[in-house]
Amino acid sequence: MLTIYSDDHHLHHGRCELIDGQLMPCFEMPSRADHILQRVQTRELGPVQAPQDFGRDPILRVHSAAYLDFFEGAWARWAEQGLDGDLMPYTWPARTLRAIVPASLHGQLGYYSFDGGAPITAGTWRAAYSAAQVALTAQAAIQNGAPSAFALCRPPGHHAAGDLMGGYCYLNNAAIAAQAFLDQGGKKVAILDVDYHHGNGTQSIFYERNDVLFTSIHGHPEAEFPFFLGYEDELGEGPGAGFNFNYPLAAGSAWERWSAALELACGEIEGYDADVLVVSLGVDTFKNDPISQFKLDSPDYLRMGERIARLGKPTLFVMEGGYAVEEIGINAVNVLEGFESAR
Ligand code: Q9C
Ligand code: ZN
Repeated sequence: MLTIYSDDHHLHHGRCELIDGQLMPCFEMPSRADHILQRVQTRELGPVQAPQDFGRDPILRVHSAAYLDFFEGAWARWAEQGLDGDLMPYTWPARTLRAIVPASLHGQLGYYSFDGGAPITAGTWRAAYSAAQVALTAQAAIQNGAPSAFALCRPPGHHAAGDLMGGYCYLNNAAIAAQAFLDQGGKKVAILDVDYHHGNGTQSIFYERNDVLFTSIHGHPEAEFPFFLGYEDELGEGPGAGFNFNYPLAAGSAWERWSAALELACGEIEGYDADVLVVSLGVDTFKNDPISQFKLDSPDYLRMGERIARLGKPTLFVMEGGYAVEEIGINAVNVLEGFESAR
């Protein structure tokens, strides 16, 4: 399987995040992608190529121009004030406040984010822009006939909505790639989000559309981030009604329960008859993940890849979460190897 990867991800390295009342070093760190790349190479998964640059236009199909302009320019405005700590929001237009765009940098940062988990550093825009190009380059490979491809994206994307960053995510790589398939003649795209966290950004982007089927298996939002989306009764709206399926699972879920949900998601995907499948590939479902509560073991990821292969679709894997850094390469590449073995 072809892997698309860019070293530019190193340009993004947030300093800290708030966990249990403490500022901790960011779990979403550059070594994550380095370990995955290493495993791709030692397992000889296939060629590794650098991304092409498709520019801003395909990103603008998913994200608003105002959001992109804000994100691209935010660091310069921060640095102009003589500041060099990570730029992080501390107030949001929650209920009773107005959803307006204030002039202030921090006001705008609150407007364009939904949590404090997406710090902007000097290189964040460039890293996120590159990650989107990684996804688009892998998408182009499939568009040109490859049966599958792996977009080794970092930072991840599935929490990012049309004009919101959050949950370590800035640009929604999977959604940008899905939209590119449609813009290049595709009629139907299915998305399977296997990250431990609900893909709230992806769901929201396609919620009122029937040309993208969104399915997601994740920690129950009653108990788990992002808390405010990802429930079973979210089935899509308007033309999108019946094209959104969430499978929230309890903490402690292991392969037996997880794979039963995967069967249900695959059933929906089979019924949808998509041209292409995009997998939001998070491996924070792993038993040793430091911020997650599922109990998948490394061999389970082989089974996951095998089941996905049996859908028989051209398949784009887009890297999302996974924070057990030592094992992240093994687990992510196991999905891809399982997929290859079952084709
Ligand atoms: N600060 C992805 O896996 N956790 N994002 C917050 C308290 C946020 C995970 C914990 C988790 C975001 C792509
Ligand atoms: Zn996650």
